Amino acid sequence: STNLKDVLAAEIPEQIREIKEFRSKHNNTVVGDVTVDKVYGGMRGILGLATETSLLDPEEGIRFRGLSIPECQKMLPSAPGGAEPLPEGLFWLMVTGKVPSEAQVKALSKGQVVNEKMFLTLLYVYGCDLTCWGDDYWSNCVDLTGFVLTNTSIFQEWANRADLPSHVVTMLNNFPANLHPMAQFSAAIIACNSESKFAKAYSEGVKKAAYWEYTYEDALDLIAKLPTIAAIIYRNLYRDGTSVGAIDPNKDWAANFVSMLGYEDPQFVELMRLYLTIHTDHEGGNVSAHACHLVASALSDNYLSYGAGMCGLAGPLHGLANQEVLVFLNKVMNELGQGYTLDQLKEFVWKTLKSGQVVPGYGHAVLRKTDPRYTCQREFALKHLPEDPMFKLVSDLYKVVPDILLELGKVKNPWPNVDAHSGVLLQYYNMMEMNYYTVLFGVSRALGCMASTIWDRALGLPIERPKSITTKALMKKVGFS
Ligand code: NMX
Ligand code: MLT
Repeated sequence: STNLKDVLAAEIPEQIREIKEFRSKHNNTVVGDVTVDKVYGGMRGILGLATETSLLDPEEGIRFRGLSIPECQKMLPSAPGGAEPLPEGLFWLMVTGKVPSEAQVKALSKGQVVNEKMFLTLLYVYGCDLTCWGDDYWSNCVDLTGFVLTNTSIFQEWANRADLPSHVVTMLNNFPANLHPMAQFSAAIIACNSESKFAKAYSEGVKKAAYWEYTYEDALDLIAKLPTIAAIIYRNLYRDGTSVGAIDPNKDWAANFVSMLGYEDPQFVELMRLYLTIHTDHEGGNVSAHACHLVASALSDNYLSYGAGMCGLAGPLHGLANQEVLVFLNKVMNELGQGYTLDQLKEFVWKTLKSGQVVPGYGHAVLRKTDPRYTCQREFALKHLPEDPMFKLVSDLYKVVPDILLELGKVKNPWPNVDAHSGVLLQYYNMMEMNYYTVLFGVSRALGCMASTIWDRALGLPIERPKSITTKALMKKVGFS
């Protein structure tokens, strides 16, 4: 089937059965320990969450449902004429655990008929000739029948769910220009709560076994709406409030997003396909995914929970680091100019550290090697912008920063993470507004968080409530006096 919901529905009973059997045998098996250090250390290293969509290996980096980034680049469908994977494909993979076909990915971004009877009636009423449309029958139906395109009871996928309620558009248009794009983004997502199908169904007393179905609908709606929200913020802040235009159902999710932002370069579209793919998910413990999961565990709907996740992504130690990296790179360029030497770079990095600041884009709570998301962006740069002076600076920092962080002695991972690279690629394609970069990260992260939230509901996971303790009680517990 090309209908993601049908494919997912078929997967759920088997997954529930497997976990039930596993837990019946191993519920009391110990899988880790908790030390005093971990209690004070941001729960680092405590195994406390089951997240199905991806797994982070400290040495190797992220695998989405078992596939590394290079494997995803090879195996996931790309756009016609393109080389980078389509984010829709990764979403399908994260939801189902299976690599999608091109038809499945196309159906996800473009839409497909989910109410055939109603559709055929409309075609009859509008006098369309069904016999002349050839093999790509349903796609042609989508192209030709403008009226039904907007009818969400017939077409249910991303291109058809992108409209925002008018109160959200009004709210976005009224935000002052000094409100950070991430604050605008989070607020707008939360305000879409008025559209939640889960919240409505819950208030009407829907059974627990059906929660996932409404959460699925909200997840797809939210993913579809995010580029519209993000593009309105961008246009309001940096393009005099010009219109984002209409969604083109013939374009994929990333291509539509890029044109809503006001860009046309096909290479930038390719970059965004890669960008929106690699930022999707980083297992369950990172701040944005964990915040989303935590809030969703109270049965808050997808808009409330993802909005919470985005408030976390907005922090400088998490997603905002990509903005901070660009600020840092610009400071280097302004102070040293393009003719810097490596010694001058080292001195600049030391100066940053001695002033009490972190080197943005370096270090990680789990990774202990260069982030493969950094590496694949570097490969993109080597292919498309090898002579760019900002890319050269990023490469030169890669030569000097790790040794300095090692010398500092306390940093557990001296290698670059995803944020060390993304900004220079965006700048190369003339997206200069660094305050905005984390919004792009936020559009992408929804794919992982929404895939996980659907599974949280399908598996009936309970409200999350770890135990905390006072220092006095902890001291007593371990016999410290
Ligand atoms: N520059 C300077 N100091 C650092 C750095 C860095 N890049 N990374 C870690 N440290 C320090 C850290 O502040 C801590 O110092 P103190 O004990 O004085 O508080 C010490 O090294 C030990 O920290 P770690 O255990 O290595 O790192 P932790 O797991 O606590 O934090 C990060 C991970 C990512 C928050 C940290 O490496 C960092 O602040 N990096 C810079 C910001 C950044 O790039 N964030 C993006 C992460 C990726 N993302 O997209 O979310
Ligand atoms: C992420 O992508 O969420 C970051 O690398 C942070 C993390 O994994 O903790």
